[in-house]
Amino acid sequence: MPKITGAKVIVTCPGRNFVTLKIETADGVHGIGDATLNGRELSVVSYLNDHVIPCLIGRDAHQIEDIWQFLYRGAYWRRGPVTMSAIAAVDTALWDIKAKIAGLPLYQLLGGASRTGVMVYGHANGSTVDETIAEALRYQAMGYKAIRLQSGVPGLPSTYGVSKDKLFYEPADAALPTENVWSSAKYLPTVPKLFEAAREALGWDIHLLHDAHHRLTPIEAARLGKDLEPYRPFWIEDVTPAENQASFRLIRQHTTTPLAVGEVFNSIWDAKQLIDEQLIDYIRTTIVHAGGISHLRRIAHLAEINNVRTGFHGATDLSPACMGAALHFDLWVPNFGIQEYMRHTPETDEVFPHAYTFADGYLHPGEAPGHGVDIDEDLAARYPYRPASLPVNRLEDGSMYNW
Ligand code: CS2
Ligand code: MG
Repeated sequence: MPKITGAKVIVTCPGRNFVTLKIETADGVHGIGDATLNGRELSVVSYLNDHVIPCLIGRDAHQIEDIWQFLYRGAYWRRGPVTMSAIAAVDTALWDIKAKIAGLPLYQLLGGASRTGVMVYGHANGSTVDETIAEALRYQAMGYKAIRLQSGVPGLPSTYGVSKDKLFYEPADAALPTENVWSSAKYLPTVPKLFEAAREALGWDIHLLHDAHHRLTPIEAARLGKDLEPYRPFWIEDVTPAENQASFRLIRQHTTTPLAVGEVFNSIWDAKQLIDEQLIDYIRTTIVHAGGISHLRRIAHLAEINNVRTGFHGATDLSPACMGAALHFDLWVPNFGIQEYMRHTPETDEVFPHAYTFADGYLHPGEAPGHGVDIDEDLAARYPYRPASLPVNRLEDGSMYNW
């Protein structure tokens, strides 16, 4: 049996911080898992080093489910982003090992390919509608079938999703949280104008998406959904904070615009009512933050019987190790919807050599055994950790708000 002989946490910062767990076995086979939690990286590093790795040594790496149950039930203080990211990293590394020993790409162990490729969406953003449309045309020319549109809001100095450099959007922009200003009243009239211009410029044979990033009340979200119906968005995302899952009933009553939520969820319990009651159309939970492949399969199966499709988060702050594993999952999962694909920097891609490839709006995980992503430890060591926090938001009157 592939006994776990060692495990280490590798922290590297090739443009942004990434945390990677590497598990080694007596067979000489290793596996890696992403453990990156943007702005809270060192909490997961400590959780893995202090509370997880000592329990792994000597165990059978093939016993993925038993190790998952041990780490979940054994935590006592169940769930939460730090715990579930640590469990996710172990789970992903063990699936990587199992597939490598089997000599198969991971998707084969999950059930084989259900499609020829994984449709992805890119991020077009700009400080004005015109700038955003110009970016979107660039993505359309690159072959994307789906594009997320985020533009600046007149009267606000900055807003979510509008990056300084186009391809690489990194919100964790300072050691301590920078303070942004928000106004839903200023924001709400701008999105319909953005989508009207986008349909005018890009036509109808392309999926258009938008992320409201937790900033609306349910009735404001209903307003946005109704206003966008003429432009047929693929989805609007995180329209309101989802702690109160029942609040999505109110949104559902008013609009047919598809809803996506879940990138901040870390377990099935965060989404169970939303999925059971079909209050959403896409679930965005990720392998790195929702307990790994083993738990995400449970979420995907619950979603499948409730007409909810997957639409995994895939921002720059999820490492290539998460992207690689996600693509194997996406290739297999029957109720696949779409995969977010925010490109990584060339330095990041060098630190994480990977088998996945992009062509004509689709990603494919490749046929390498395992999830097809590794880490170059020597290169990783050249990029030391750099403290970085996500911003916070205040309303114009100074009230703390959602970022
Ligand atoms: C965003 C992310 O990609 C998305 O949909 O919500 O950019 C998110 O802001 C970051 O992942 C936070 O670290
Ligand atoms: Mg989002």
